[in-house]
Amino acid sequence: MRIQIITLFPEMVQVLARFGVIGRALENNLVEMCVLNPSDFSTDLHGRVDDRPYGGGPGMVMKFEPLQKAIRQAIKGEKNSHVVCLSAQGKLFGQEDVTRLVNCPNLVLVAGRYEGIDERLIEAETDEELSVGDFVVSGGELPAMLLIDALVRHLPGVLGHEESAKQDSFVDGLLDCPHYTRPGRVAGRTVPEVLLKGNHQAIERWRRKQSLGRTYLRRPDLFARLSLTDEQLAMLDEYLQELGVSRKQGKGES
Ligand code: 9D3
Repeated sequence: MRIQIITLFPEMVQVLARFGVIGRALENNLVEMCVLNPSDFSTDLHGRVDDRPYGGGPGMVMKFEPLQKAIRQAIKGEKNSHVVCLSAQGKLFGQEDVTRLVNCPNLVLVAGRYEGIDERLIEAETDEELSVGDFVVSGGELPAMLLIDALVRHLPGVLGHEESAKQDSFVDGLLDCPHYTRPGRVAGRTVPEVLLKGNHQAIERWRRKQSLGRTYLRRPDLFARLSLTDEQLAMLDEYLQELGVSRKQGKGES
């Protein structure tokens, strides 16, 4: 898989790409990353990549031409390209997008800066717009890296067997269970007894119960999309009973 990022701040993405899962995937040639700077494609005398908005108002808008040239360069000679614009106005990025985009051999990510990008560039040269959440960040670079991190986890050979992406939260629509490590007692708090006893079936059940209970209490939106077995419903009631809450009046179904 080849991922190309179009950004006015190439160093920003190059620094993040050195670490963790992305860094390892690049070292092992499981993914290829290229950065293109629209400034290098500007043709006007002053090398401008932005200009004042038609209609007035604050801030600057990224110009059509440098971005078009950068995108054209990124897709030149590649037959299965997909161009994504990171934008607060995009569709909300989710795990479904990860499994869809990971199959794209040449993914081009356009990261905007300033007030935004000339709308005609988005219409004419990109396939879709994606947002990473309902909050404002200063540009598309961090959203692009977030998307890349989520994608790279799903490339074959990137994660070891024991940390397979299949086990990730959200893949099965549930939040993860809590985790504990030594010492056995810290800040007056102990570790749930079941985890100390070595009964692996009991541990597995406890973890699934915690996942269900946390999803119910913290993410009613995710919970609503699950179709639970009777066994899971029984585990959830057990979880809530242990907390002293009941399901019918529970936070999750308000
Ligand atoms: C405060 C600026 N806003 C004017 C009312 C509009 C605005 C312009 C530029 C908001 C954000 C940005 C830059 N953001 C992104 O490029 C971006 C983003 C985001 O802000 N939130 C969630 N996902 C994304 S993906 C790209």
